[in-house]
Amino acid sequence: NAPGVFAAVDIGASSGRVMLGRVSPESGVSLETVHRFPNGVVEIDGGLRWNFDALFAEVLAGLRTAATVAAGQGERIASIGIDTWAVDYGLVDAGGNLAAQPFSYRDDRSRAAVEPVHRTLDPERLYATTGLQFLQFNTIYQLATEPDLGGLQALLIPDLIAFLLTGARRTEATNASTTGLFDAVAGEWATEFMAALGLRKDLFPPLIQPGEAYGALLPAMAEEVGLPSGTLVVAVGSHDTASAVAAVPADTNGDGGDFAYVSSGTWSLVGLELLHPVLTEASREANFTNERGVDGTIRYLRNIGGLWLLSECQRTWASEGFQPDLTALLAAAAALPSGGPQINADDPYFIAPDNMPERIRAAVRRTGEVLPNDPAAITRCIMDSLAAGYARTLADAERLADRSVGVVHVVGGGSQNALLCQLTADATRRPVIAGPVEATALGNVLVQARAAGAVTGGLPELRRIIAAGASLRRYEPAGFPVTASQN
Ligand code: ADP
Ligand code: LRH
Repeated sequence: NAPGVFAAVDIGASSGRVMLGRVSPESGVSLETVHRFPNGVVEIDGGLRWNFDALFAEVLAGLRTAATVAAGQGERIASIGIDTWAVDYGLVDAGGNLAAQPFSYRDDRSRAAVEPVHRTLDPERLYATTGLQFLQFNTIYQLATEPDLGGLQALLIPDLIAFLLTGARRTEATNASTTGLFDAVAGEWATEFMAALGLRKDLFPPLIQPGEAYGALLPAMAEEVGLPSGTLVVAVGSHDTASAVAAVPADTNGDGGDFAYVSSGTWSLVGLELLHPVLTEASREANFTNERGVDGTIRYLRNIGGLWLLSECQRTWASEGFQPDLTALLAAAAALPSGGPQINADDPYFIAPDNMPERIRAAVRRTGEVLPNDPAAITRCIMDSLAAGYARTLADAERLADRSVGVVHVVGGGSQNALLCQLTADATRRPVIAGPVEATALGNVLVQARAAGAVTGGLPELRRIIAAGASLRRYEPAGFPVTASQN
């Protein structure tokens, strides 16, 4: 009675994939990508939104392919897990219909809602309970822009997908912790904040924890994707960063704070894993978040800007007829001398999608320096700025949480960026261990595997399984990326 294979649906801001994960406690997790599709914000009905209907169609297409691939190999899909980016939500009516395509956190509408929300709930009070980093697009501010929530329920994006697949309305806890309406200590909804803002306390459905099942596929969905109708959709760390952190291949005893991570993709999430939130005023001033991780851990981190800066530059350059290969672009950037101009990668000025090269050059001009209009120089500026931001954030995390770490793990798409990894090692003066690229999908699969009884243990044991199967690269500080070690 083999436990079977696990289907992971992982949708990031720049791309999505459906993967099959095969798990062995000894040799690790192997992932097979069965479907991949691009993602990005789109202008719909006068706002920046996600084309959710198209994404859901890709999810179904991916699950259909997964079913075919598994059946072809005589395997059974034991369950499906879903993760996506955080904070955004869809509104559904009593009949379960989506009222509109969900807004993206990049839409500017929430900025104007910050002040009115803070007039009702001041930032000190919000932080003391939620421990959430202030970002103008946190769900709490987005909700304040909604003209009429009557009769509607809010489902975070992974929960919305799970709802359409199973009919179950739940809110997965790691993602709930990014809303600004979640109590970081109690691990429950902060209903007093909902009441203060005039939001119904059942605006979001009840919480579900990673490892619990939303339910089985609805018969129509099962038929649509070619899977048995008993196939379970299991909650994972549905916040992609929670799944990624769960799969950091760190050698840890699970007591918290003994390694640092950078989840490097569209955004950079830089921090520590702790067992208790840090809700001090100093932590608020440094704008650190205490989001929930798998197994009730705290992701004590800061979201600083990420590779969005580069992908947006690439988009602008492509529209101007210049489409350099990413590897060549990074090599040209690496050949430039260090010590060039830097920007604050974290500046909200960079949130919106519009002529990024020029905005970066303008930000440099404001510091009194000059950045040439040259893709290699702009790329180098982004990498120097991100690495410096990672080092500053790590130092802050260590100070605020009173911890000291010896190693920095970089996971996600950015772990393939050798220039960024080396600059990070240099700036943090710590060895960097890069990989896995697909940490998020790996974390998604492992939480499902544990729920199915295919593996056992807490996060330290799960991380050992990841490390057993991962091919990692180590970068020493102030050197060259020469030690490619299979681990
Ligand atoms: P998200 O989950 O936010 O969509 P990913 O973790 O998939 O993001 O990371 C995407 C980023 O990874 C890209 O923007 C790109 O900069 C980087 N990346 C992807 N492939 C490579 C590569 N081969 N070399 C260097 N960087 C890469
Ligand atoms: C990364 C991420 C991050 C959030 C942002 C909105 O994909 O989930 O953790 O801060 O998107």
